Amino acid sequence: MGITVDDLWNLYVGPVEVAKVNTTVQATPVPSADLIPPPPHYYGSLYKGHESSYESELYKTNVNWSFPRTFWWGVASAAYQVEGAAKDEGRGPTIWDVLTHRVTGFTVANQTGDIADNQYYLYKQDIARIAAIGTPAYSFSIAWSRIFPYGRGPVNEQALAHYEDLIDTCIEYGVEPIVTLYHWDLPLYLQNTYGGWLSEEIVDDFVEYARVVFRRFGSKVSKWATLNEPSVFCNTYPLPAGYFKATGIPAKQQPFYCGQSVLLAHARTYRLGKQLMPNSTIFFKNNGGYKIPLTNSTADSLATQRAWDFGEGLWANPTFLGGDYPASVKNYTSTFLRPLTAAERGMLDGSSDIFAHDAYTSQFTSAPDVGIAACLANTSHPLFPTCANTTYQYPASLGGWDIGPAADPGSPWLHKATDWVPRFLHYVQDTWKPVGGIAVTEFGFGEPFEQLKTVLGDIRSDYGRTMYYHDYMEAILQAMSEGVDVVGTLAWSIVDNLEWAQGYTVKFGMQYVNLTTQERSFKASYFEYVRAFQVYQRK
Ligand code: GBH
Repeated sequence: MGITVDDLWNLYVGPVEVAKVNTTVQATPVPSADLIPPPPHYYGSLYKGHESSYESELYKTNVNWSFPRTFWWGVASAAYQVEGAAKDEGRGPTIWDVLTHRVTGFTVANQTGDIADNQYYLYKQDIARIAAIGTPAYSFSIAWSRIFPYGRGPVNEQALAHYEDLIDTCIEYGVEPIVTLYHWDLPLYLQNTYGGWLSEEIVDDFVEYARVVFRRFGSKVSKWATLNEPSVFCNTYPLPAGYFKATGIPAKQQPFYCGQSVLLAHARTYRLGKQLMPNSTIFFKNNGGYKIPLTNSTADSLATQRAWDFGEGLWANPTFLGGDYPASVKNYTSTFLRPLTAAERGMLDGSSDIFAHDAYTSQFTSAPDVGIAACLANTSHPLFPTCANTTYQYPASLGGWDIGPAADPGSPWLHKATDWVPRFLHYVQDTWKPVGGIAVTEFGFGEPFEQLKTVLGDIRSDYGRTMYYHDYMEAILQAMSEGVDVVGTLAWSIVDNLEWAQGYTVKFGMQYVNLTTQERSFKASYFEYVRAFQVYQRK
């Protein structure tokens, strides 16, 4: 490759922090005291209709609520956010190692994933804990740069052996492993060689990576996500200038170059996966949320449609609705992107077995102040090319209230909007008609100011997050009782972890992690999530 992996680290990242524990730790039994659920505070816990004393209309509908036995559920994480062991056992650097180490201020207090939750060594205990509380599935991502330190070229057997043991440990504990191939940790070498996702060259490299992983784990893992939230990682382009190979592609176009590579990589990976593992469920993870026109003006409803098109639609129309972009997206991208060929559209169409959505929140959507047409005519308008505005507040004429309680101020995009979840699920089903149903593959809540708490009992008593899960699960049950085919849920996250640009200052874990001792503690929300299935899932 013309450069050693060590040189890649030394030149582009520099020294990394190393954890005190750096060999695999065996699990110890989870103390039974850790598994005592919290007392019901502030409101009753989930009731089954016929057991409920509630008289309200809402609770009367409970008798129709249930999860079928086939409904799958669990908790989720992503490699860079939990693993640590940054340089260990041959891992190559990724763009996130550069962003956290070199780009001053990119993450809060320049926090990194060097150690994170040290799950690379502590996975056995983590799996023992989630099994002890009754979780049937664990969704994690594999770090591409562990398997291929350069992203292409030589394969690192040590990393394959590591993930093999992680997968085997899950199975040993009766926890189904669900694997994501890519959760934003792009091998640095690929970014520096051809611009990463900006180049279609990445498609071959991604498919080769997938092939190695499918071949090795295909007999043990049957649910696979190819890529996590392309809307998010394609929008990290343009990357900060000066740290990566320069590109001549205009900034606003870069996310769409990335998008086309992603779609092609996904579709080819899907086809390969189905060939190697005919009984598998393969999908990509979309994200966004329900978009509610702020007012009943025509402009706001047009803006809302544009927001769907440039949000979920950019990925979901090609995969579920015939292989091509939504018209509004195509109008824009056709001025610079090559069109997808008929063969590519054919490969894309029907390339996701389920509609997997990371559905955290919902938002009101409106036309830009200058109007949609003026925004579209001005490529430097901050909202161009989507030309839709987002807010979490009702209009002033309705009092300006929040759509629902705000999460931590570090996650201003997240409000509890569980009331809108049934409408959202109907919309997805009606619009994209996924044959295999819908899975909510991430949902969770950054409990406000949790990082400021110092008393373990206060941290564990996460009632904002608990109510989020309580209401969210009810919303799913309601939608299912109305005929929406929801097939699974994965809660974000198994543990507090590196919240990307927010570092460790925003917490999404259903388990607290003491970052000094690496000790884990279940929060109230975890019990509430589990309880939804204890109460409602058919045995
Ligand atoms: C998920 O994305 C990620 O998959 C996961 O890794 C992450 O830890 C989790 O959310 C919690 O954040 O800062 O205003 O530019 C959820 C969808 C979309 C949320 C992009 C953050 C950035 C909004 N994400 N969004 S902003």
